[in-house]
Amino acid sequence: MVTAEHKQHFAEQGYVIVRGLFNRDETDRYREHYMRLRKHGTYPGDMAGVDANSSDPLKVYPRMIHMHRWDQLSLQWMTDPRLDECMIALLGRSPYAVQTMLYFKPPGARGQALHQDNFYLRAQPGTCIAAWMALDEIDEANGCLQVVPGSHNWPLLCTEKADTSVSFTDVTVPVPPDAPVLPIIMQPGDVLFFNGQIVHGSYPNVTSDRFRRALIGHYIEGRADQVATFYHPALRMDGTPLELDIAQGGGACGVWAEQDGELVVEMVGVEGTVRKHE
Ligand SMILES: O=C(O)CCC(=O)C(=O)O
Repeated sequence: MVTAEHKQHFAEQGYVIVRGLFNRDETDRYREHYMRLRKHGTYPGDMAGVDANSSDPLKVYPRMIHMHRWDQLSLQWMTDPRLDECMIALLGRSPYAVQTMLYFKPPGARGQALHQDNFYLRAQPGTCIAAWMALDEIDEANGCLQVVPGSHNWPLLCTEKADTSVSFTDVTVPVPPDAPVLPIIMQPGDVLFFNGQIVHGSYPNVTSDRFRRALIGHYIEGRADQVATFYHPALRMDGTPLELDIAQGGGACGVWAEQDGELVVEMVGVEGTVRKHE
């Protein structure tokens, strides 16, 4: 499943796509399952209730969060041995599972401004890792994920206000003008693994008829001993819970500064202590 090339790409770029890790029967089943659940109302973990009459597509199809706490299929997916094996290969040991999410991203929906996941999760020592599985054909038009290759080597950056006409979240991180932001084109069943420091996000779905559904697991490296309170309880990949400390926010964050004609990150900022969870 994970080759030497995958491992090298993950180590150097901070992300890697494992193509066809899940098959089409499985992704059809997940898609139907979550569409059915969403149609039937709201659930623990939903940040926004469903408003079927809203002009905002994200209010008609808000994302689901922490479904594994009440939905067996989500728990099974999150702890699937294929995901575990991939992360063992990439990280050197089994991770702890802390979050599931389902993004529906219907036609016309806004994206999510560029950010770093460990800003929210606070996994320490080490960082978090995401397994982001495509449930649809995903390209730039329906708002694929975008990553800044190599940015996993950056520290956590201080956040700025995001443009909420294109992002449903209101904070972002600044990226140097010459840093590439790369679209990740995926087929159903492909899984993108990415490091918790990597800068990533997505732009709006500008199609009129194509959803961009993704099933997402967030994990923390198995050497971490703390994570932000929203992500407790952490689970081992056999589904059993474990006790970790609660990580606090409000530490130092980096800002870009020019040094000898180059942009470098200086740790001069202090994060706001109020951080909405992702
Ligand atoms: O799917 C998206 O548009 C953003 C998802 C994301 O940022 C994440 O899973 O960390």
